[in-house]
Amino acid sequence: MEKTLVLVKPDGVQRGLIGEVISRLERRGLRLVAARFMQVSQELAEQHYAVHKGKPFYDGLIRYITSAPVMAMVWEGPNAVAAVRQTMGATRPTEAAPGTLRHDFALEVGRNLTHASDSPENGEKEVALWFHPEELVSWERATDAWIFE
Ligand code: D4T
Repeated sequence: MEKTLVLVKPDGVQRGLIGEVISRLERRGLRLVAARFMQVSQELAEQHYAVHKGKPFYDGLIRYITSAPVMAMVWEGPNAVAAVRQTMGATRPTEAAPGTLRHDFALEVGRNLTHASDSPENGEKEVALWFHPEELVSWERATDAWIFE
């Protein structure tokens, strides 16, 4: 089953939106695999955002993600990566479609509430970066047959 890393970033935590994010992913039919409320270290932030090193927004991005706790989660489902990114909306909140999380709760790209893996390959890499294998719970949900074809 395809897995994706989801972070409720510091702004989402500070604004009390952890429940809103989880609720939307649950409602969509995605299945929770792992969750950890945590302070992000400088080292983890730099590893997670390594592809952005050198870009003008990099330093601010590292400061932002380490500025307060995050809720880190793994969610799974068919096409989980695409489904979750659709639920989050475009990276720039003013380009996010109405009804998406970023449209409904955000204005600026540097305060865009959530992170979600952008490809199945990056999903696997990010899950491995943020979680130990034993933290991933393999389970069957009573409603799976009514959500997964
Ligand atoms: P994340 O990784 O946070 O889910 O964002 P996306 O996958 O949607 O978008 P991204 O990798 O292009 O950007 C990573 C992160 O950098 C911030 N950012 C991005 C920024 O502050 N200014 C910018 O111009 C861009 C492009 C927002 C998300």
